[in-house]
Amino acid sequence: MKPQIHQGKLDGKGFRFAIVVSRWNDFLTSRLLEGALDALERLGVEEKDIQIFKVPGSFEIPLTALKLARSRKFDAIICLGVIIRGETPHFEYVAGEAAKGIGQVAMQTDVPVLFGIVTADTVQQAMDRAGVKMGNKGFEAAMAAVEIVNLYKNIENLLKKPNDSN
Ligand code: DLZ
Repeated sequence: MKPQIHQGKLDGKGFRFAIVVSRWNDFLTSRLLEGALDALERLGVEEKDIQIFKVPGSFEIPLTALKLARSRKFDAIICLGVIIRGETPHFEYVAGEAAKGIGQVAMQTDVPVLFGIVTADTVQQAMDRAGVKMGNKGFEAAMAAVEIVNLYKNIENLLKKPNDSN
């Protein structure tokens, strides 16, 4: 028998999303936010099912995401920020804490938390990843959010079904 492949549909209808977006480097994070909203809209997510939370910087993203995840009001949380090495004396610290924290929130709460944070060496690189040349990390994170909530729904349904091989 062929192995069954499971993957999430790109259909966001009926799911609820929180977006946590950092104001630091706002000229770029606003582009990430636009990208994320564009993706959610295209994938059928209704405006009433999207809540946006603005935080001062990427360092504040994980705790905000944790509070939102614990509320159980969202199917996924999309985190957006821009950290630029050349402009940030504490680059490793801010980027490391944001990445580690976001991962921990997902593992602790069982709510998918998407990493839409651009970490770049220069402003130019960051611009490229925020919609200018190499895609938009906000758009990608939102697409991944819709895919993963669908996959987890499939997994839940699969685990509920009696095992038909017995
Ligand atoms: C302080 C700081 C610096 C220097 N650089 C960035 C950055 O490039 N990207 C970002 O999202 N946030 C930065 N921050 C702000 C911190 O994330 C945080 O908001 C402050 O240290 C207050 O806790």
